[in-house]
Amino acid sequence: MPRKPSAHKEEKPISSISSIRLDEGKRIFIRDLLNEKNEGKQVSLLGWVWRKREHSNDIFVVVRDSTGVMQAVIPSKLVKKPIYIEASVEITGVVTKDERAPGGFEIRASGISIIGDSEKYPISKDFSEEFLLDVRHLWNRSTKIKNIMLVREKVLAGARDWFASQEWHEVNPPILTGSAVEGGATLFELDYHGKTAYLSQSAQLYLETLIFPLEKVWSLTPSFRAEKSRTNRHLMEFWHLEGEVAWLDFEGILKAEEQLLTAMVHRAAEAAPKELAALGRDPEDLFRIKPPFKRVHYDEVVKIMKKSGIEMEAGEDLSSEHEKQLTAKEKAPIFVVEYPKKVKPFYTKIDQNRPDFVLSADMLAPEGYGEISTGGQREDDLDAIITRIKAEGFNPKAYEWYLDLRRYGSVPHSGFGLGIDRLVKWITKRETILDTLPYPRTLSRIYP
Ligand code: NSS
Repeated sequence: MPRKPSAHKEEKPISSISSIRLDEGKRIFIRDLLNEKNEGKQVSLLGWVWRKREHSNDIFVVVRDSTGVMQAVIPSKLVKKPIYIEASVEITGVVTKDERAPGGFEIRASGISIIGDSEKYPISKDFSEEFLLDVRHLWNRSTKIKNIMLVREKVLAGARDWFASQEWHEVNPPILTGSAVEGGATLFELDYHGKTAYLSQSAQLYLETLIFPLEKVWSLTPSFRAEKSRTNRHLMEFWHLEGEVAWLDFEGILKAEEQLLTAMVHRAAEAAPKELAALGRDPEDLFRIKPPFKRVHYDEVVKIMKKSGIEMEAGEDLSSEHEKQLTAKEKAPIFVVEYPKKVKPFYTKIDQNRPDFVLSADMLAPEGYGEISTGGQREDDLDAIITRIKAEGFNPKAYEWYLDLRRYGSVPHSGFGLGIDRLVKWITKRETILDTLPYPRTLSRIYP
């Protein structure tokens, strides 16, 4: 009996999804095709249709993948059905040098198969900001948001490496909590099997507990704030990079913060220079940032505002307008050091020389961007902290576990919290914080 030819010997048509061998590690990316090395090579490229136009007998399709965009020229006669924007495709053809093509190379295609067809793509040239938020799940494919996500990734990689180089330990504190850190007004409350719980506003209190076993700890977590107003720098859910260190004083934590921040922005400049430039940020601006950062005392801020004719009472907190005024002409972050006790939370340490002030500092981003982090020395005295918990209207009972840290081997310690979204807003020169993460949560928006 004649044997049937075995299935694996058959040439599979490229038009079926099953023909794409994703497991072979042979995937070709656009980034690697835009150079002389591959000129003349026959390739098969996977991606999405980014732009399309027809010209005499050819169709020009610009394809995008996660690494870039590349043009393919396909004879119209090979195209059997309409090609829509954002359809996923496999294009086969020869890599050819052509100065007219974006990136200087194109694929002279001998075939295109549509892997996942697309309906008429809802995002065209004219769109409102609100509409783009409605279709954020699609808008995240845009070059702009993609570039911001890549910069953000590099910034975080820079932080991770810096912490490792300084032997800080990464830990995972809880998000569901039973007590407030940053005041009651912005708590998201939820029912926890009949008890009241909250979404974490900050990991700080838990990080403070972990300095006892590990001394230098950090975490990256979402933090939640039920902010009641709509601004261009507040989110309901933001990403919080926080650290806490035993045996470290106020000056020590400021030094750590400026080194960490420098490492983060330098990493972005090294690893994502093209993305930064496309967003309007010269990577050199970031390379120029180096410690030590300028320090301005709160008293000085009050004087500066008086001189500039901007209203500010001694003792009040800085508004975004004050921060803008302070940083508009700066090229690197600055610290505002020491704040009046009453504008900072119960955990901040009182300055022994000026008991109305606390050892707390905000880092303000330059160019008018304003506050990106808060840090300082923590109150390590049991009685002092109980008095201040009560003064903020909280019940010390809810903080028994936290107070234990001052009962069993309390040590001088310091820490900080840095808002990643705000940092990214500054370095990518965004007007609004909503651009800095894929699904911004705002006062009115939980969809998509
Ligand atoms: O409220 S903070 O000023 N400080 C804390 O939460 C401390 N417990 C942190 C610590 O020392 N471990 O928030 C810290 C930073 C602040 O400077 C902003 O950059 C950011 O967190 N932050 C926000 N970003 C975006 N949206 C909102 N709503 C927001 N709130 C704070």
